[in-house]
Amino acid sequence: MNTNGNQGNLLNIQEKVIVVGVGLKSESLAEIKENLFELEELVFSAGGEVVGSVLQILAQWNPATLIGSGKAEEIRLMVEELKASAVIFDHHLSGVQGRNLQNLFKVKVIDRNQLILDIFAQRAQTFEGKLQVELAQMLDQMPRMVDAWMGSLSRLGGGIGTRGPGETALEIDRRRIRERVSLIKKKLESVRKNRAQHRSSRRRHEVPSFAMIGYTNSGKSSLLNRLTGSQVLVKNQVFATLDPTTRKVFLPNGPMSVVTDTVGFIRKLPPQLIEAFKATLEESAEADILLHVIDLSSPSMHRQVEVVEDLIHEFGWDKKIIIHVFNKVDIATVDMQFKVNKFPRVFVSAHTGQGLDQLKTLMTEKIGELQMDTQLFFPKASEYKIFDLSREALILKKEPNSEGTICYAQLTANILSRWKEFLV
Ligand SMILES: Nc1nc2c(ncn2[C@@H]2O[C@H](COP(=O)(O)OP(=O)(O)OP(=O)(O)O)[C@@H](O)[C@H]2O)c(=O)[nH]1
Ligand SMILES: [Mg+2]
Repeated sequence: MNTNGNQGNLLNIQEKVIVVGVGLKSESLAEIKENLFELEELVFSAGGEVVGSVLQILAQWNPATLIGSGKAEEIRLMVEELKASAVIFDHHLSGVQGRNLQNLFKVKVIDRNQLILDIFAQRAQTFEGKLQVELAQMLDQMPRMVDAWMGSLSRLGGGIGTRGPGETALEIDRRRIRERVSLIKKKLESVRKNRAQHRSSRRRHEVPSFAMIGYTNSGKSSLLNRLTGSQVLVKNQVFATLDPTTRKVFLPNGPMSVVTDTVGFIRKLPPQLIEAFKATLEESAEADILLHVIDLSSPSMHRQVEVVEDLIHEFGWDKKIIIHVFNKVDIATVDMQFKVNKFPRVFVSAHTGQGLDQLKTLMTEKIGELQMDTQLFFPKASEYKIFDLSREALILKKEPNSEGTICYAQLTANILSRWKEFLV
């Protein structure tokens, strides 16, 4: 079995999957349906084929099987009839629920988290990406291992959801897994330090940085390619990008800047993934300006924006400058443009190049609003000007010496241009 799920994995065989959407009566039905539809896309992206789709709305969860016993029996018959090889739930399954359902259906039973982790396992290319996915899978598996249900899963053979360390996880004892987890964390920590150094050298040279964030498949990589003339992988599938890429961008009338493309977001992003992808996400966290790329042509646009905004909030990025980039105008209906009220914003098409000039202008404009930490030196004869500076910018610290005064201040690019002569 292929541990990292790269080429040659079992998904070359089109695995037949039944997807199950579940929700409580108190939840929005439209949202449960949308989530189920997205789960189908995820299955497709993982290389599977959806042969059946089931929806159940419950008054309360069943601790033994999540869904009701009647529904479970209905699915069992479907599995037989459609010769399905896996059942995937759009909801977290406890170890016990997973095992019970699997004993009933006699095929693999996977939940949304495991499926997403599986897609990541397939896509991970770099050393870092692979480590991150392995860590996420281990963190996801540890609580399930307590129920020891992964053992029966591994006997059912490979395919979606079974790649990665799962097969051998049970044979290895839990102590060894914990050791592995801490080893991976250590390795990732050093990757992180490395990145931080790169970033701080950029900071020293005052290169403004942008990070593309947004829902998966919104066109972040396509836009990066357009903006920077790169050839980053673009694919019509969720989670095409895993590893961050940083490229230079030349803005008309603006300073040389960098743009980072990174992993996309999705509803119910597994928390273990957020934990594992910290290093990648830090790249966005450190960016001066975020480009929130939104698929204007998607019928679920509003929900997708909401999901990304919730994550922005969760990561504490609310204070950052955010440019809303509505992409795919070339295939969106015109009325969609009137349905958005996010600012600052720009409508673009990474395919046709439409709106790219406006985007670049907006990027330059926003660089002008950035606060930069700067050091200025005022010789004795000019020290009286410090008072003027204090009216324009925040002075963090003043260090007088025999020849004059060093001021540590936060300046925007515009203000900085007026005080250039004192810049250290
Ligand atoms: N029509 C149209 N399609 C676009 C546009 N931009 C991107 N696409 C398509 O949308 C799909 C996703 O594009 P990507 O650039 O891979 O999207 P992404 O946001 O990087 O996706 P992930 O890396 O999976 O999160 C591809 O099929 C692109 O060809 C656009 O402006 N117009
Ligand atoms: Mg991408």
